[in-house]
Amino acid sequence: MAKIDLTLLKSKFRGSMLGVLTGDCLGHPYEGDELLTSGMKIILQKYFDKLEGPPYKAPAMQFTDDSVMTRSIAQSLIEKRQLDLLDIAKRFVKSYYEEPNRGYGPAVMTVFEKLRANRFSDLFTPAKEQFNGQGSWGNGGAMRITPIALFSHQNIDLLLEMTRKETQLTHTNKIGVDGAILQAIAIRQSLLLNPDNELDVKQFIDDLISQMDTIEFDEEGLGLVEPKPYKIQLSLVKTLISEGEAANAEKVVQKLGTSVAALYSVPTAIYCFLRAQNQIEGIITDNPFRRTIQYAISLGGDTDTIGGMAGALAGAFYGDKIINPAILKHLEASEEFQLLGEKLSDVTLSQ
Ligand code: AR6
Ligand code: MG
Repeated sequence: MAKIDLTLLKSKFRGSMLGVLTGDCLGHPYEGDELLTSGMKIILQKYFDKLEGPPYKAPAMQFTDDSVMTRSIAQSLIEKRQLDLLDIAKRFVKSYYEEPNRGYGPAVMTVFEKLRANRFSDLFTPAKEQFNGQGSWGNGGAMRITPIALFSHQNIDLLLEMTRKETQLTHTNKIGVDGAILQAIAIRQSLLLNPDNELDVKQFIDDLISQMDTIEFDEEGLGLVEPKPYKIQLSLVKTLISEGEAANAEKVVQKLGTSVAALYSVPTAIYCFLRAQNQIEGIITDNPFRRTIQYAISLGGDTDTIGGMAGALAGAFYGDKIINPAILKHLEASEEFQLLGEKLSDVTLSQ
């Protein structure tokens, strides 16, 4: 892998943090929609054009739980300079009680309530008790993992360990944890590649597949029909990519999904980022960061989280220079997220 210079690497940290925020804020109004109709896609195109156009006054686009939790993890890593699960759990709970209406997953709130009730004396039992002991397989672990992936990118074992531990504060189902791991590995890969060179999309997927092959060990006992579900989804990503334009949105949604389940949203986000390396019909822009997020939103479903995860990958690959500043001006907290990326890069690179 070609060496990434320091200035570029720092820009990638900021870009990835801003990618989460941008996808989250812009995707939020579309959350839960079906695959967008062609009319809705035109409206979406015009909306993005307007955001990028001359400045206009409008209320800032609000972020949701994805960005709230991402911010908590980033703040904790910056302040503690290591993974401090107690500190992260306290930040999750505090921000939840300050603003409970940020669109949290329906079940994860129970974890926050139990953590507060046990006064953080037991950090893991509340998550383990979710869904009668199965734990959550929602994408809530993956959606917030960006700061951890950035912080631990120099050491893959550390990345895996930190991701597992932090995710298990709320998500203990292996599918939920492995989804966070896949997203973290994909962010790391994006971060380490030089955006001046064309992205080798097939290689990118093959690298993910070989990593997940070792991570998705024995799934016995989970009642899964398919023992390596992420590996299978990634193979579908590869097939769809090889089909190019022939893989229309209906097919992509049918094969990969756009739900709150990690298994049916993390590979989708990766696909969006990779597909957006090339032009996509109906998305008129030369900017691949915008294309990634606009395409993710056009697929419908859990648009803020898939948009945020895809944005994190695009931002980690291109760096923050790719992001149109006019768009950032319309987002709540974009300066804060840029600064968090900056500080996180300082802490990480001074280790
Ligand atoms: N069994 C049955 N249903 C489940 C299970 C399970 N083991 N695990 C998850 N679900 P949750 P999240 C379903 O609440 O992952 C927000 O919009 C169940 O319907 O743990 O933090 C975020 O922004 C459950 O309520 O939340 C994300 O986009 C749902 O999956 C998204 O929600 C989500 O799991 C997920 O957030
Ligand atoms: Mg969400």
